[in-house]
Amino acid sequence: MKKIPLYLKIIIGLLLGIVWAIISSYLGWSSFTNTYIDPFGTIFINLLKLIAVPLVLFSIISGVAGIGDSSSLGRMGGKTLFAYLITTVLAVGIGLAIVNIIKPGALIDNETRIDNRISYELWAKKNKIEIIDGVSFINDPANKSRVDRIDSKTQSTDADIAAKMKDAEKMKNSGPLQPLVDLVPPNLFKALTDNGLMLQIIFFALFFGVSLLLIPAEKAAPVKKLVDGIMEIFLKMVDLVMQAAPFFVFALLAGVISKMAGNDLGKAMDIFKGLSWYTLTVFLGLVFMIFVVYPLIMKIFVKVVPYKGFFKAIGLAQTTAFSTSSSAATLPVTLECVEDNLGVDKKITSFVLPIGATVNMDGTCLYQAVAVVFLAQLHMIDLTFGQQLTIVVTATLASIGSAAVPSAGLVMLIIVLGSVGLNPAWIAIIFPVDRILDMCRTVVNVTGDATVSSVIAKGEGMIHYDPNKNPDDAFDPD
Ligand code: DAS
Repeated sequence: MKKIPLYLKIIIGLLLGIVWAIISSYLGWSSFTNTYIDPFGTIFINLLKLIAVPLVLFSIISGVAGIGDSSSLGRMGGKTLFAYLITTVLAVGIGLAIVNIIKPGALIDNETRIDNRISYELWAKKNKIEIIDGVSFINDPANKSRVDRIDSKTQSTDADIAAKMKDAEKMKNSGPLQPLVDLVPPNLFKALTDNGLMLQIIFFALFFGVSLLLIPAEKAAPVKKLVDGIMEIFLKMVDLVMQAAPFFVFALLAGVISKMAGNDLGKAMDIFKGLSWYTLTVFLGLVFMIFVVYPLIMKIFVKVVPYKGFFKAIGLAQTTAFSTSSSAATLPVTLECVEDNLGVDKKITSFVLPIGATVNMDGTCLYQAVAVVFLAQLHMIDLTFGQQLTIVVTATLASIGSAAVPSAGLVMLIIVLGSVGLNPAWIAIIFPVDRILDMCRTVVNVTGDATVSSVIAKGEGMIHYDPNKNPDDAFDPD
């Protein structure tokens, strides 16, 4: 019997996970799913992260050492960061365009929006925040009774949101050079063990790699050989883990959806109905990035990879990104897909992809642009053009600062909301649908990284695409 391709098995695992979650929430088996199935999803993410952290370290060191000299490293580094910045700003622009066209926050009834507006003005007054559009609902005598009713209602932010806001406050209160200071790890082992410090590991790996370039060749040779050998071992670990991916993905999806729906599928559906226009707007923006923007960039700048071939080559990385909602956990799979299936040279992938997984989050910044404008519309606030430009800058920075882990984009949304004088606690409004959108935006993040690494490789003459390559061979455990 013809072997079922791995990507198909994973998609079947995805679908079975969704079906299981719906049945289990319908029959009240959610606690069984969360107790006996969901843990295997966590094991899958942990296995991938177990590999991803040392893989980032050794792939950047071997990538930098392989580049040969520090001048081409500088050229490639500059091109990579410039390309990532372009796709990020493009994604924010697409997000702002689509949310201003569809106006999802204006599609609910006006009475609710006026109440929302009044509660916003009361919050802004309490926090001494100037209301940019100059309109005042709370000072309009016609709204007196509404203002009293709403004012009496406590604006409660739950502990979780308050904790997230505390993190953001800490980030906001630090100086403008804090991100630069945070880049340098005072302790390598802490950076290696702490979840979100991928940037610090990258900094160390670049520093180590450049130093390796600068020592005498006969001394560097054995280290380069050792690093390449260790890289191969970690990539073989990915092949082995990916053989069980269909089951792990089933467990992940079953767990995520049954946690969301609980035993009350109807409640989950109500939440989706209430936020459907918002979810649809984000989804349309992300789909546009994946199926129009990136293939267009590939067609213009890479040429050798056909439309279908692009998705066939990185499909496993996209399904892994969708299942795990983590670019960092997906990185080992992205590396193999881009290197083995797109034919991008290891010298490029081992350098460009780990950086991309951490700083290039096009899906995240598109989502942040849509979310902020949606929440403003929901509260009858018309953001000025200047404020929308502020969103371009802060969403770009927030996506660079987001760790490549689940829900990172939501936490950084607090920064973007605060940058235009909106209430950061509003992330609670979009929280219920965030995990599904996180899965989708992580696919965009990973697709963007694969696209940019192909463009850089083309520029360096280091992409050898083979249309007859079977994408599963990249994960052949033998
Ligand atoms: N889940 C993040 C990632 O790993 C993206 C996000 O949270 O926005 O890419």
